[in-house]
Amino acid sequence: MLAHVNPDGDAIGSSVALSQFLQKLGHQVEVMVPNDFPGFLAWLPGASSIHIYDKEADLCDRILESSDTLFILDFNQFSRAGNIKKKLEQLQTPKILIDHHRDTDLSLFVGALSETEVSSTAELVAETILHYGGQYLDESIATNLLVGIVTDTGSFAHSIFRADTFSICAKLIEKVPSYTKIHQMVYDTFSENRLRLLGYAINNKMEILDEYSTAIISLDKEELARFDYQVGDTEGVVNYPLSMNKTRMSVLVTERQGMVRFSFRSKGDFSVHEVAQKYFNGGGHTNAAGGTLYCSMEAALDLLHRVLPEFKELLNKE
Ligand SMILES: [Mn+2]
Repeated sequence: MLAHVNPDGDAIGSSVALSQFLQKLGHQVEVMVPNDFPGFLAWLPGASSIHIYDKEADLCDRILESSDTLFILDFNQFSRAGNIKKKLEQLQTPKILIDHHRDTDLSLFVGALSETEVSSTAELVAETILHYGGQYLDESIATNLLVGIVTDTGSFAHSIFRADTFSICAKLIEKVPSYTKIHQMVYDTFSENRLRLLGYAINNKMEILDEYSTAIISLDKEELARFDYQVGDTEGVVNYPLSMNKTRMSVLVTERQGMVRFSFRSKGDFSVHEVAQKYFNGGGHTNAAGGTLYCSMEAALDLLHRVLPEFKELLNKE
């Protein structure tokens, strides 16, 4: 069971839930991610048994080589497998995809559950479990799936394309003692530094480009260090500029070791997937996408400003 680099709530929740379900059916399953996941997911039942490639590469290689089936969850391009990318390309092991991102190359997989009109990979896993083995659904599996769906929809604010998302969640919520508690465990966990970084990002670093209905927030290494950046601390920052009526697209640009990461969000039918795919070595969904460039922060911001005119008309379309 393999999820993407910089794993989020959906990656972790869907992988752990599916692994627990398959274990109940008698299979031996290991969950692996390329690098560590944010602390606000550490409490999830089963999260402690996830293998992190960064920390135990030899063990992870042995697991990958000895597995007879590989499930790929919440990503569809091997480039999203981080430091496991090469290994993944070499492995002849049959791969099964469960994912909700766009532009899937189905030839890479022996089987695929690839749907883009769902909120999350967790929703797909939940639907599958409810259909084939609802009797195995327990508190732990339901909790992991709910966290996947809640985080990928921004607490049911976006990425909801069908009423089934709610009927599936209703069945999951029946299995947990308190949905409110789950929400708190995910969202009310900021450190003081993280909240102050958010304030700084919006107050000092948000650039508004009215002619493109776009907002850009950039945070370089020095700034992140000043707020004692921990993995996950910039999670959600990109959503805030969209809360302005006039914003159609929001971009968060953060500097990491040797690279610059882009996080794109949009409202309506403006596709940030197209922008990310065409210029930023990434992609994702219509309203949420990511990308990575191996360059300086300055060059990254320069490119971003240079590509905006191409999308001006679409960005300003009512
Ligand atoms: Mn997802």
